[in-house]
Amino acid sequence: MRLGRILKNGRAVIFAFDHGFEHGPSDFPEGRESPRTIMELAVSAGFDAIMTTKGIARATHDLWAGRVPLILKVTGKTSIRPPEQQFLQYSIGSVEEAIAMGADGVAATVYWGSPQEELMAEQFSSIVSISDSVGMPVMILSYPRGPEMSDWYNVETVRYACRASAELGADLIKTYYTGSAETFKKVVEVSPVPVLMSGGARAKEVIDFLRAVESVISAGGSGVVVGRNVFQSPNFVGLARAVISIVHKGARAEDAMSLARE
Ligand code: FBP
Repeated sequence: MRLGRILKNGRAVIFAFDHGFEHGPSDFPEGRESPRTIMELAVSAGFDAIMTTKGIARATHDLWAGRVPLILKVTGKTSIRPPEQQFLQYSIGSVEEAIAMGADGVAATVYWGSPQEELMAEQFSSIVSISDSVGMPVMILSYPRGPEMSDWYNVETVRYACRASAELGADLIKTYYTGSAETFKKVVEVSPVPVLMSGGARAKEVIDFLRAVESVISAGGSGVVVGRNVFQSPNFVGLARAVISIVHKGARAEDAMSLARE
């Protein structure tokens, strides 16, 4: 039931909104510092779900509850930790809290290839065990990342990370775009569960981001989890709707551009 509220015909466009914790408030443009401002825009844009932290979910519940499914992010790290501790996500919430909030999913990150990989994989595995026992879908932020890993976006590494994520029991996988439909198809084909593209830093040109979304869909990907590309755009709602039209209506990037102009 919960997964069915997130996915529409097997696809989803999910709003990622945990950046105040992961990156700090400097990610948010002037005028959008308040979580309520961004949450209002996200709800009106028509996302299939919103992934955020418990404090933000609580402070904005009157805006999203009953309108957009919540995916509670239960692991995190700040960017102000020492460099050697940037490759570990720790617990910042629980499946029990997700249930109490009426969430339709939980999300947690694993940095595959990190020196602390085993801590995150064990943490993820126990999140899956608890979630399975209560019917809570689990989305993994499946990110190859480590101090000695030269290319986080390498197709072989990303597909390994996604396969490992599926083996641990993830219901949805959010991972890096590998640069082309051809390479992303290789990622999708090793996963028995839906694979969604992680948005990443704001693209220089909006059309480049929309083309990436189109190629993810043409590769068999199941959608996008996007934060910065949308909330840093002057045309927040238009860009979100452009992405939704590509993912759910099969629009071409060039056609969707008419909605997203800044
Ligand atoms: P974006 O679309 O902004 O990239 O959001 C996706 C996300 O995974 C967020 O959930 C998270 O806060 C952030 O990216 C992590 O960013 P980084 O790659 O800098 O760790």
